[in-house]
Amino acid sequence: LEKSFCSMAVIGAPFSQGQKRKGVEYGPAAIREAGVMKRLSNLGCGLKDFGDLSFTPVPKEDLYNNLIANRRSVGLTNQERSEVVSRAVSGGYSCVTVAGDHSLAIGTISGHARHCPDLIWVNTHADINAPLTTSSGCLHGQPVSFLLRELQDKVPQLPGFSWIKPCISSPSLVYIGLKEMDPPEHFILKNYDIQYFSIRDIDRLGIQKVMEQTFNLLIGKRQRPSHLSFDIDVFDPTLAPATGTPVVGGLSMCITEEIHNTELLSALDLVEVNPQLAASDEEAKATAGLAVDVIASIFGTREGGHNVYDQLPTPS
Ligand code: 5AB
Repeated sequence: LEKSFCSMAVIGAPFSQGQKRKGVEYGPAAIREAGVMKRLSNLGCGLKDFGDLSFTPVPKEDLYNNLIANRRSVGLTNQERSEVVSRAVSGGYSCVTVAGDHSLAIGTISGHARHCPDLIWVNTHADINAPLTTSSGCLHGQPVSFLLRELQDKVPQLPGFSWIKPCISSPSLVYIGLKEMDPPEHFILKNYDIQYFSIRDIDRLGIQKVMEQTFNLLIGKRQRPSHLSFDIDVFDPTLAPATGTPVVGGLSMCITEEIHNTELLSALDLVEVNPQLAASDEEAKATAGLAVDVIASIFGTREGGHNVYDQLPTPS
């Protein structure tokens, strides 16, 4: 077992106010029920469970720009969450945050930021709308815009967001698995020189080549920790149906092993599992089970991340 993954912290973030659909707040419970702690403890690592974070309630808010809801709530929650992630990473833990909607990445990445991570965003969507470009008004479609240094002259100061220090630069960011981009997001990726591999690129090049290029770009000669923000909707909806914004087409699980092999991952977000959007109990369980597979195979391997097995039983 690799030393770097041997102390792991699990943080539950049952938060849903970055989007409009009910149920994503039950994602962490579904992932726990699907056995995430057991699978991680089978890797032989020290495990600390931070439990599910509670949130300071915020009185009802008016819309920003007639469109964006819950900005104070999203801002405050992320501030609290960033403290917890920062404490865990400073304490030497590799940190797994199970959520909740993707707006939580503002907090997890900010909390990880003092360790200067590279950011790998594995998702159907780029989540880089700025508050002035969003058409849905949902903050789960915007987290990267608050974190990217180069974009800050296009991002207005929202109430509840003043604590955020943009901490990622475009050469330290790579997107993998994009299936759908809003026109302003496409503009941002192209004009700010942000590297991305769409699902089509992955089909064309193969995931191994994509990951090789990703790590050449990010790591090069440096050995820096990386932060992986992983949205379950990057899989095909037949595999992960219980999520808020599914899009046909999907990534292969091999990505988890390629990331595991770098041994540089120090924090992971697993987001957007929404058991209430499943058509059946089986669908909800399959989606949460897939989330657990992703987490376990990133920190272990599918071929053998487990306790050392000493001997085979002998028939008597
Ligand atoms: B997710 C959309 N681009 O801004 C927007 O699930 C979708 O975290 C965002 O990737 C999807 O609302 C957010 C249309």
